Parts: sequence; structure tokens; C-alpha cells
Amino acid sequence: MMPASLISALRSARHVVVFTGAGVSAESGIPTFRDALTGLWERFDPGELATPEAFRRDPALVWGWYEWRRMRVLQSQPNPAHLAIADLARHVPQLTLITQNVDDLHERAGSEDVIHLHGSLHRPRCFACAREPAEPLSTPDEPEGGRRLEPPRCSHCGGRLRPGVVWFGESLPVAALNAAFQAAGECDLLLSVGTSGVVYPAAEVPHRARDAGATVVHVNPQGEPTAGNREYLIALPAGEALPELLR
Ligand code: BJW
Ligand code: ZN
Repeated sequence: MMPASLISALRSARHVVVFTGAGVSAESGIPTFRDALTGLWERFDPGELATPEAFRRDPALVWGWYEWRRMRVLQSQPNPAHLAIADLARHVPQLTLITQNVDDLHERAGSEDVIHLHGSLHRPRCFACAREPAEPLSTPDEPEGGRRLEPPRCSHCGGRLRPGVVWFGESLPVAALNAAFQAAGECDLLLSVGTSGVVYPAAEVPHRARDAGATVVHVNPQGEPTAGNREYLIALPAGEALPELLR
């Protein structure tokens, strides 16, 4: 089922980059952003929830929504795609895992040193002074998408805590982005898993790998057919394709 040239590129790869998006967590029950009907941005307006202006306008709306999402993640488990990626790291000389996801399912599957380009639901910080709270957040209450919740206050300055994610119009963490671009420029194979590739600058990561001569493999049931001889599409759900590809 998998092209022989692809299997051989994977077997001989010395540095593999795995670049993941929301689709890798879809089979764990975490909604993606842009899938028809089930995507978060189909049901919620990103301008009201995922910008610093939205948080300034209505912190309780934004905090409540992110707490609902954090709770869903806490109730979910890594799926066979997360597990296959963690396993692959033990079978190739070098693997760099770059994710756009704000969940912790790669870590819970056993992956280490995950580069989070868009931050984490699990690391809030102060909106005013940027310091992280000393105590971990308590477990959120029962889910109700959109329930308003006053954000906790910063123990240093009294400011409001904000979700530790990267909102539209905000810069990505510099060290993470640099590490991602460097790995993309050096790898010989990049697996892009479950991303629509529309959000920049993260979407540049696979482009940089391709431009530097790496083989690029997209795993996405709705992916666009590819033309180049070093670019492949596996149009299957990640939880099916990755265990098969990495077998
Ligand atoms: C499966 C599957 C299964 C389903 N198996 N697959 C250039 C041009 C135009 C605009 C810009 C530009 N450069 C920057 C911008 C602005 C903006 C941007 O890119 N906008 C575009 C939407 C046009 N970028 C930014 O604002 C970034 N900051 C920045 O550039 O700073 C500099 C700057 C400052 C001021 C002005 C301009 C620039 C920051 C972007 C932060 C994005 N944040 C979010 C939210 C994070 C917090 C949260 O979680 O709420 O990050 S948006 C959302 O999209 C989230 C994701 O990480 C990101 C990517 O989405 P992803 O992962 O690809 O998910 P989907 O849903 O899109 O796709 C899922 C895919 O999976 C689908 O294809 C399915 O088919 C597939 N799938 N099931 C495998 N089982
Ligand atoms: Zn503070």
C-alpha cells in the first residue's frame, strides 16, 4: 500500500522531522480547527476567542472556553498515531518532533523534547507580567463549551492568568521557531501529519524541508494530491497510516 520509494526513504533517513497539527489528535476525540462540521472555527469565532484583544474585552469568556478545551484534553488519551511517532524516535538516528498542538498527547505517548510552536493549554501565564504561576492549575469543572469563568489571579502582580497558547497576531516562541526551522533545513525526511498548513509561520516548516531537498510525506485524509517525486500524500487517518508506515 505504501510506495516502495517512500519506505526506502524512511528506512535510510538519518534525521526525521515529524510536524503535527490538530489532525493527529482527532482520533483521540480532540476537535480540529477547520474540519467541516466538527472544526472549532466552524462553531466558534476565532476573533472572539483567540486574540489578545478578545481576552482584554472578555477575559471570562476566553478563559472559560480554554478551560473547557483543557478539560477535554485531560479526559483524552494518546492514539496510535501519537504512539507510533514516539516509537519511531527509538528507531531512527535523529528525530525532531514539532507540533502546532496545544495538548500534551505527544508527551503522554512518550515523546520527549517536543517543540510546541503554538504553546500549551497546560502552561498559563500572567497576562500582565508574563510570569507562570507556582502552583499547577486545578482540574477544570465539567465541560460546557463557552461557559464563562473568571481567570485566576497572578500571585506576583495580581494580574489575570491567560492561556499559554499563541493567539492570532502574536509572535511564536522564538527559540521554538528557530529550532523548528533549523531541523526542517537539516532533515532528510519530514512527515507532516494532520495539518491544513494554512497558519503561518508554522506552515513554512514543511516548505523549508522540501526546499532543502528532503522527502516530504503528508498524512491527511483530506490532503491535496502532490506532484513532486519527493513529495507524497497518504490520504488516511493518522491513527491508521502511521502504525502502517512505521511498521
Ligand atoms: C486528519 C485527521 C486524522 C482531520 N488524521 N489528519 C501570512 C499571510 C496571511 C496571514 C498571516 C501571514 N503570516 C501570519 C499571518 C497571520 C496569522 C495566519 O497565519 N493566519 C492565517 C489563518 C491566514 N498568523 C499569526 O497570527 C501567527 N502569528 C504571527 O504571524 O505573528 C507575526 C504577526 C504579528 C501581527 C500580524 C501579523 C503577523 C500566530 C498564529 C497562531 C495560531 N494559533 C492557533 C490557535 C492556538 C490557540 C488555540 O488552540 O486556541 O493555532 S489557530 C489554530 O490553527 C491553532 C493551530 O495550531 C493552527 C493550525 O491548525 P491545524 O493544526 O493545521 O488544524 P486544522 O484544523 O486547520 O487542520 C487539521 C487537518 O487535519 C485538516 O487538514 C484535516 O483534514 C486533517 N485531519 N482528521 C490526519 N484523523
Ligand atoms: Zn503577574
